[in-house]
Amino acid sequence: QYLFSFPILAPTTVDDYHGAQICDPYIWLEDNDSAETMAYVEKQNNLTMPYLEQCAIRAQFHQRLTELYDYPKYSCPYKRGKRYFYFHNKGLQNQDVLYVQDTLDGAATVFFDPNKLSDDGTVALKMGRLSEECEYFAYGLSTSGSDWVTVSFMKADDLTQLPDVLERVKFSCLAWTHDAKGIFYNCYPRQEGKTDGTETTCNINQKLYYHAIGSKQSEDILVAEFPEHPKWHSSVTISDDGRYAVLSITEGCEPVNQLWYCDLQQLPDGITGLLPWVKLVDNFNAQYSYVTNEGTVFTFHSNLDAPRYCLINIDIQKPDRQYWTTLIPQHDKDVLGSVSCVNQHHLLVNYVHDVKDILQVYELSTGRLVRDLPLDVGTVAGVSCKKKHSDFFYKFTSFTTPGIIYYCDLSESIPEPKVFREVEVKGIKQEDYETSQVFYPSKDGTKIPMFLVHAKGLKKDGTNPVFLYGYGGFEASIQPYYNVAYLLYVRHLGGILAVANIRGGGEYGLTWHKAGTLGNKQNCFDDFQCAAEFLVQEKYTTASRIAINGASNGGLLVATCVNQRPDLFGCAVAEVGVMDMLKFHKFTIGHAWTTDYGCSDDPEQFKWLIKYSPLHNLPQSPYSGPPYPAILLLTADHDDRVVPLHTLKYCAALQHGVGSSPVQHQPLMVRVDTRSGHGAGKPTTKAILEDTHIFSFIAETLGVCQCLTYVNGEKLSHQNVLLSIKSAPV
Ligand SMILES: *[C@@H]1O[C@H](CO)[C@@H](O)[C@H](O)[C@H]1NC(C)=O
Ligand SMILES: CC(=O)N[C@H]1CO[C@H](CO)[C@@H](O)[C@@H]1O
Repeated sequence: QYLFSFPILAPTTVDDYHGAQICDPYIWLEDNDSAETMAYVEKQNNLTMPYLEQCAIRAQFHQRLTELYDYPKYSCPYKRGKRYFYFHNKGLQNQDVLYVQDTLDGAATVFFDPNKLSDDGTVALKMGRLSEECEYFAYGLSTSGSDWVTVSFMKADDLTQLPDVLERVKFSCLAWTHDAKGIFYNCYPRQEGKTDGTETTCNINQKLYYHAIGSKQSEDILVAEFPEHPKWHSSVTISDDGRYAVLSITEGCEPVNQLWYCDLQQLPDGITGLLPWVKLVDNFNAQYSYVTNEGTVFTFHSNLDAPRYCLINIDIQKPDRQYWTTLIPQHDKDVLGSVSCVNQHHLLVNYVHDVKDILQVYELSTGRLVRDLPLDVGTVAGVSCKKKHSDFFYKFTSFTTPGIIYYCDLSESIPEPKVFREVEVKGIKQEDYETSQVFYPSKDGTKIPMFLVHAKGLKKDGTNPVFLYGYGGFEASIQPYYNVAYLLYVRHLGGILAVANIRGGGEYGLTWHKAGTLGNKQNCFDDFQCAAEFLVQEKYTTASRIAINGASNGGLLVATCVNQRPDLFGCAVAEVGVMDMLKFHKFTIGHAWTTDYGCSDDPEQFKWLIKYSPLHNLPQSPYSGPPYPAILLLTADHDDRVVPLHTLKYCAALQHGVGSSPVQHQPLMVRVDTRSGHGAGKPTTKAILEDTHIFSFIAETLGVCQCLTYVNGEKLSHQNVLLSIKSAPV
């Protein structure tokens, strides 16, 4: 009833990949503007939206999620000049508001409110930078979730708007010179056709400019370009002392970069053209991220011969590799995460130990440990500090803690972190939940960590519905984070949240990452499938009660696992996924991902990709194999990171192939949102509705609504579950 297939409109396109003939029957869906594509999307939404709206728990889930989401959210304050700035959301505001205050206990006033910029909250503040002494605020806005940004400026004291506007900005740095006369930023050349986030044009030839305040963008000074290397990206950091522009150049998503710098004091006429860059590192062998410098001695966070990262010092007066020294060596187990300089001569150092954060203070001159900062089991979600200030803030979060912000002043004789702000969420009691970490074996025996969150005293009777989440790519670590929708699933639907820290991520550094990329990508899929098998073996659940979820690279993960083991899951929700592994590099910024995936232009790499590409491993019609789990795909019209055509083509092939099976009873659907993108900057209203639809679909298709479930250790009937959503304590 929920399946249908589309006629193939275009004459079937066949591409030759190194002698292999590969059909691309749904290539017509690559054209966003065609009448056929528009009709296809409308028809799919016409099918999906009524289904989602009629799900049994939909109304209650939406209401309860809205209530529970309505708690105040704060970022760490950060100090500029003498004032403190922080983001705050009262609860349900679509976008966070930037506030300013003169003292930490003084009155705060609104500094910048993106909610005023659109009625539906679809204009988001993507980036904001105050100049060093707080003269100006440069802010980049994006519309409808697109990666494109327009940068504007205002004076920070009286909030008057400047006429300066920077356009065609994407994947950009925003770095003020300390004299506040101007700013470095990146933009792309003008391109044919639209640039509103609905186009699929390749993003190449990014350039670095300097914009002098008070001038037109057309007068901006080109300070670096790489015409021989169209895929290079660059990013400037101004050194803490304001003297150097430090340029990092990357060519994809691999954690390696070239490192150039320019001594701004050696420019007698100021910035007037391409800068005389000095190439400190001119290869892509390792990563070097600027931490601070003392005169000519620069400290970098690096993975040079250190897959778990270390700190190195380079004196730019003696740049030869033989003179480089190690400030903090690589740890034997933990990964050296973020590092920032504070109080002139201290470093705030974050280590990741089995996916949980550690925070410590070190001495900059010697690399010696000064002290530990006590931290519960969870994640440092933010640190705010500056070299010239003695005080700093850090924000802690976990699966059950929305956020505790600590304040510490190192100029005090015995500096002790104090709780600066702690948020409580009405109706969610931390003691109702239990978080644990297990280590399960993958196919090749590697131990994979996984977090489990469930109700206290949960019975392992093999019936609990599971929400299994994974990502597995781009060296991103999935550390504990707070999500009200997950807690609702756990508390009111008797669910288990499982977050598997599969390979490809950065949980154990570069080696862990590389074990899940290129020719090793199958390890990610094995790790994720073994997570599900472990949960079944350990009697937490059974295959038909497992919902899997992932977004972007995680959408690829979900779709691939479903193709490889349709019998292992009851439901799969793939958001904004990369589905066409043979063509992803041709659209927008896709070429940057070849460092994780490889590229079908290469005969060897084509062989890796064709083995798992979700679009190319779906069954053909007529299909009579094992039924697929219920599948919900999500994409959005302004997703210019992973363009919607991935999901649209995959959906068409899925419905055509799997949908032809007489025993496929679970729905195979796609939800295409409008005025929405890859995820960043999504307004609260849309985020709540999307989570409602996802969890309603999961509950409906896993049959959670018809079965018994636990609340507070009691078994309740379907009827009571719904009531308990309404009547839970607030
Ligand atoms: C979608 O539904 C609307 C409202 O029922 C209808 O007017 C429209 O024709 C449908 N579109 C397609 C392509 O079926
Ligand atoms: C299906 C889809 O993504 N349609 C988009 C195509 O591009 C226009 C803008 O040119 C959008 O408005 C549509 O939503």
